[in-house]
Amino acid sequence: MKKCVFVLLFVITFTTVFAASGPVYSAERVYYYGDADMDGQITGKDAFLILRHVARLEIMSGDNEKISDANLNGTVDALDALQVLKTVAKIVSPKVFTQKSQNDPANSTARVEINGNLDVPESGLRNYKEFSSVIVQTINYYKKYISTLGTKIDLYIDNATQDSGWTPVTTPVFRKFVIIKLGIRENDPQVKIAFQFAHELMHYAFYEKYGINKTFADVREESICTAASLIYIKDSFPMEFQSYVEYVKNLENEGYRKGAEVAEKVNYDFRQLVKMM
Ligand SMILES: [Ca+2]
Ligand SMILES: [Ca+2]
Ligand SMILES: [Zn+2]
Repeated sequence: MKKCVFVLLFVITFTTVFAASGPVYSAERVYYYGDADMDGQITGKDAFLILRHVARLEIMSGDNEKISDANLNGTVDALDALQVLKTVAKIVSPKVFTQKSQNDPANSTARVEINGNLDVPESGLRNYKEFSSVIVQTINYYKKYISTLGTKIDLYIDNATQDSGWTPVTTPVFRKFVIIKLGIRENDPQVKIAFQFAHELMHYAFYEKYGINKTFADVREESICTAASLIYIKDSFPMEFQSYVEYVKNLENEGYRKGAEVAEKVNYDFRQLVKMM
């Protein structure tokens, strides 16, 4: 009985942490626009702070000021406080804000953003919370090995399952930014989101390394991207690893199939894989 209570307490604590902090995911670096005090949660207090800033009672600066532009129109005014209140009321979805790291010389203005419409109750993705949390966890994992990831080219992450061509896919748009479109359905498990996104994120890493005008992904790139997915699954979803290896080995596409070999060749060491890029 005691054990039961303990487990329940743990579950409650765990879920509360997730629910309350919303987009924690990347710890220090990813926030949502509107989170004026940058505590990881969008609350009425943020609207209050924005209004105090507008009234010049308490001026914000730096990232706090930037993040306070909740409607992203370039200025902080009362409409941003309204936008925050709408977010609190779940009428609108906040946009992801990536904080620039102070000690990263390679830093630029590149932004990583997830399509906020996916978080709309009726028309969005029912498992959006899992979707966005897997995405940010995957990005954080990659950043351990590719420290400059997400600093050169803006990345827009979306999901589409109908009438939108092949998914998952990574596409450069206007030679300016990259869009990753996943094909996740509402009942898909986290590991599937992770497998798809990890592969596409590696393509994005190729774009950042070789430039947005690089040639189309060849067999070698595909094999490295697939290997990246497998290594990530091995580290983050070890229980599912074997079934994904089997899955990959039986795929028709040569590049995907070779991914299993490549992952094995680098001893499932992501650092070694990055050197192959
Ligand atoms: Ca806040
Ligand atoms: Ca604004
Ligand atoms: Zn691919």
